[in-house]
Amino acid sequence: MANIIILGAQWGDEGKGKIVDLLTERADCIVRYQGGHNAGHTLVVGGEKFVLHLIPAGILHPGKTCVIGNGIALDPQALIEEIDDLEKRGIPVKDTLKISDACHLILPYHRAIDKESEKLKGTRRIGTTGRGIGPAYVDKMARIGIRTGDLAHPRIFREKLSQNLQEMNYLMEKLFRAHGFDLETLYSELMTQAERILPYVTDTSLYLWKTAREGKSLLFEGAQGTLLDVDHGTYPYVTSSNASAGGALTGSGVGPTLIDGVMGVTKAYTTRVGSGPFPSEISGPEEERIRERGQEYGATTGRARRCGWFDLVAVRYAARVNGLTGIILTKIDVLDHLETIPVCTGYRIKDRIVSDFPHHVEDVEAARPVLEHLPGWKTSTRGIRKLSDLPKEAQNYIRWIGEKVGVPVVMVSTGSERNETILLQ
Ligand code: 2SA
Ligand code: MG
Repeated sequence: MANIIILGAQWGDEGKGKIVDLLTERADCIVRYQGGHNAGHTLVVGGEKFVLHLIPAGILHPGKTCVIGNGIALDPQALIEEIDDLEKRGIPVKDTLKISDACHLILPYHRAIDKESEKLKGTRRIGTTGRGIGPAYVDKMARIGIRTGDLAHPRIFREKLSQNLQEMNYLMEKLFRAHGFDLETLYSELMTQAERILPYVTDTSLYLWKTAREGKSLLFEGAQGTLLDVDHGTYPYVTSSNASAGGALTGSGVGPTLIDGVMGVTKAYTTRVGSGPFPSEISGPEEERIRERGQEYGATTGRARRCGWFDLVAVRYAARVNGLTGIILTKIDVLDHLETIPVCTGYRIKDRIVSDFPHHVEDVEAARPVLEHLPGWKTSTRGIRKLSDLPKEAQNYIRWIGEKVGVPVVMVSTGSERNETILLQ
């Protein structure tokens, strides 16, 4: 297989975990490149459920390498827990995982600042996962971040930590009126964690380059989704990393000429968790029905996800900013009960109708959906594996999405198991 990026074409939770797990069979190395343990990638294999937060969804396949690229914000404690949990369940991690020496660490003060600053924002809060993601990336950009590679140099590590704590504790105590952190306690805790993590740490950009030169294929696993991208999403209601295709390059140290395709995963409807505009959001009891049918609850925080109809404006935008070469459509079976299926084909903003996704959040907030209704199929599509076995209305729905987005639908998922999938190409 070629080198492919798999990413979210909506607001996250499109089902990337299942797709990456499935496509891992055809790849040699699976790479996470942005975000951190805010992500929740759910996989069901042989009836057993796995929720991964930091480790690539390829980990369940023996003989593949999994890489945590430099673009990841890494919480050492969360990583250790995830490794222990997988190994307890018989999944070996030791010889499979590689972690970049340039990942920025999420430290306890980042988590505290994330939570405290959300409280201060009041009604303008972002609805973060509280995992310290934003503050860790702030430090990266402010050039005071501490990286995985620093763990190997205790003296330098301690100096950096000590310097940062002066600032962070000032913030905690003076602005948030909360407790600061003790240098000695934190330092010794992190040095203990370092012993567990350092064996995995290496120059992963170099490793990926060598791997690609050997003719092996790379699969890049995005987290969150395009509309949560810090540059191209509904800013400021976004995460603090580049969830769109560019992030795969900067977050792994691989050049653009190595990439052969970009697949956008999208649900047959839309969900969003956290605050921020959501033009095709459903109001009324149908939202709850979709949530229950799709089990739309945060895989990290357990929060109920907001549900809406398929949003053509948003997915067409994702096709543009990511240069999508294929669409993977998931959870089509969740719509099995509907007589007709509303889809959002445009936004009404004041007296205009727009079909290009607006870049200003105020315009997205003001947008009212223009809905069209496509015929439903009112029969179960769960687990169907052949396009021709789908009711013709479902086939039409898939074709309609491909045509309107202008990108071919290459795969359709009809359930959470690996084999509940239709390949179209
Ligand atoms: P953060 O914590 O700083 O990244 O939050 C900023 C926004 O990004 C959203 N975000 C997510 N949206 C969907 N899924 C995510 N992962 C978990 C899941 C979420 C969960 O798979 O269900 O369990 O709640 C994820 N991670 C971050 C977040 O909601 C904010 O809107
Ligand atoms: Mg998720």
